[in-house]
Amino acid sequence: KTCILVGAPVQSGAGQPGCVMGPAAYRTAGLGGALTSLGHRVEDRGDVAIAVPAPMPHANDAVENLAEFVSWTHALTVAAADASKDGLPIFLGGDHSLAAGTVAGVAQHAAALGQPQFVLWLDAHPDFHALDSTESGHLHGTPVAYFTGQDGFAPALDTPTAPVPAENVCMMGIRSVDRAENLRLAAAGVTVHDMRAIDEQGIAAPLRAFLSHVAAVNGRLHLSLDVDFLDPDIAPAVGTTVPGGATFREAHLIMEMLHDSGLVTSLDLVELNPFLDLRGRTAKLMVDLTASLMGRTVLDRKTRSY
Ligand code: DIR
Ligand code: MN
Ligand code: MN
Ligand code: MN
Repeated sequence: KTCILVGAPVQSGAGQPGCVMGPAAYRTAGLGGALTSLGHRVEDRGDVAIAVPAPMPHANDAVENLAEFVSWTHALTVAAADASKDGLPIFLGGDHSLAAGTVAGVAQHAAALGQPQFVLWLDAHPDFHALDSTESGHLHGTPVAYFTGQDGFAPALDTPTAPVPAENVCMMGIRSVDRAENLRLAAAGVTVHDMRAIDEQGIAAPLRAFLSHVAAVNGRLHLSLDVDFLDPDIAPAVGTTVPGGATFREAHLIMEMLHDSGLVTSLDLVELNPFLDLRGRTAKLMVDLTASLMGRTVLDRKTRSY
């Protein structure tokens, strides 16, 4: 495969600074080399940038950095649609607000190909707020609502040209949901496997069911991996840790099954805050998970102590 690395140093959507350092941390932790050693071509397009925009007020006073969110969404939609034409884009975040643009962009490409777009959302949070429902005002809590075309973003942002149907979104690892999100998720018809469900069924059965559906309709699959999907014991470098996350092996198993499926066409690595990390361990774990996604198996894994 040709992997297109696209840095997205977005931190305007998070509650504390640090995600701006994410793209550099992934490069430092050896993402490019891990992919080439698996036989992939790697093209690093550097980091996307935005001009500092004029502030944009909102009726919901809590909303922070709306103008930045709008600029990043526009810039990343274009970058993602573009990179999708040339290979498998890997977006190096950056906080999760970047997925408003990356998913909107890859979905444009899927629409041009006449294929349905699916999203696997691995996160402690469903990120399903609209601008009027967010209480924290941190817009990393909104991207899924945006790219599925929910109301509540106008006039700041138009509905994406190729919204992903809410039924095409599968969430796993969820364990922190605001009340407004809960109601909105049920109304929209998003599939949510919360940690309770994973405790009971494991990760493999629900993932297998989702992947066989994506394959049956010749879909394209975007994977959005939030660091806080993982348990904070193994992945502490994120501003919004929630106890009770996925284990090391659950996370690798997902990546290995995704690799075997051959379905993944784009990837977000988001919410890494290297400023909170211990000797880069979270960045390295995210690189190792990406390597599993791209074909590394247990047999060619060298021991790495975190
Ligand atoms: C919370 C936490 N639902 C919020 N969100 C996220 O701020 O809206 N944390 N995405 O990572
Ligand atoms: Mn998230
Ligand atoms: Mn999260
Ligand atoms: Mn937040």
